[in-house]
Amino acid sequence: MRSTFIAGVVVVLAASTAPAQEVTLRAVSAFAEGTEFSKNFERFIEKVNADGKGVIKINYIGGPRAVPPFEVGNAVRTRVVDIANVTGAFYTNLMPEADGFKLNGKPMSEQRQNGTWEYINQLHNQKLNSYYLARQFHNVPFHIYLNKKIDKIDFSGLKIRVTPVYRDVVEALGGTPITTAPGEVYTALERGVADGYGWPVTGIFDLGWDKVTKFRMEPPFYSVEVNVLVNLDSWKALNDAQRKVLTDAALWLEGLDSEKVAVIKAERERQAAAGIQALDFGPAASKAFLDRANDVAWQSVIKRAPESGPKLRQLAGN
Ligand code: 173
Repeated sequence: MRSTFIAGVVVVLAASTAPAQEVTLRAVSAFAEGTEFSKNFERFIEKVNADGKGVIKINYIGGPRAVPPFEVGNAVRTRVVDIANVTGAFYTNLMPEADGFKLNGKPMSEQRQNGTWEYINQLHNQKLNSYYLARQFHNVPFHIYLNKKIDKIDFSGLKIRVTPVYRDVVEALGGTPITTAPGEVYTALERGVADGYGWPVTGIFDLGWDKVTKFRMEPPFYSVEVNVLVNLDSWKALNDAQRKVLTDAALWLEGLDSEKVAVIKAERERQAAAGIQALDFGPAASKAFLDRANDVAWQSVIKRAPESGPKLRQLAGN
């Protein structure tokens, strides 16, 4: 009894006199280091390490060489890493409704005010044992890139590299989807295993895909979402000052989306200069495609997530 009491006093004294410990979080990205969808996360890490000196530090392990893209969600869930930069499309096995995040292109300032962030955070708490710290690239759309010319928006006879982002729309338009991680796209195109691929409007030069790409189909569709997730136990173990460094940097990171308007314009010009031709079938065909893309994606999300799917659709307002 007596010895327990003394031990307790010693612990209390140690806690109150020791200087606050700097905490170190281990981070990975589902995208290759230095490429378009890792870059802003890497800037975020630099900011946290500068602003959080002596309080919190992020140790960046790296990209897909550290953890394969489709396993990053599970790595955060199980605390193999503390923090990750990853798209919902890469963890639909754990959270089917994550495929619905691409259907909400509202700015994060609005999503944080209208309850969307809070709802999506709850989903992450429950299904991914993680905290939804930030979402990036709401204003960056996707495209289908092709190596065979089509004369209408119909993918019959075409094999198209997908992730869950594009799977439903590719199938709805008659194409054959082939799922690969980004790291396998170049080889699939070079060998003719795929006749095309889904990817955002930005980033195709990072891995040299311009050399194996002939056409970019219009119109752009959906919204890229790449999230910064923190393991929930790691998050709960932080003190207020540490959380504030992360939260302030997360809001700053979301604000970097404003840079994307100019980046997208430059990227389209760079693609044209590299000989990548836009295939544009006019306003009516484009509208029909966008309506179809929206419908098939929501149907698929709602079928796999009958409770959260409709709620996400209501929040997205489309
Ligand atoms: O095509 C992909 O690998 C993909 O789903 C994605 C999602 C967000 C950003 C970049 C790519």
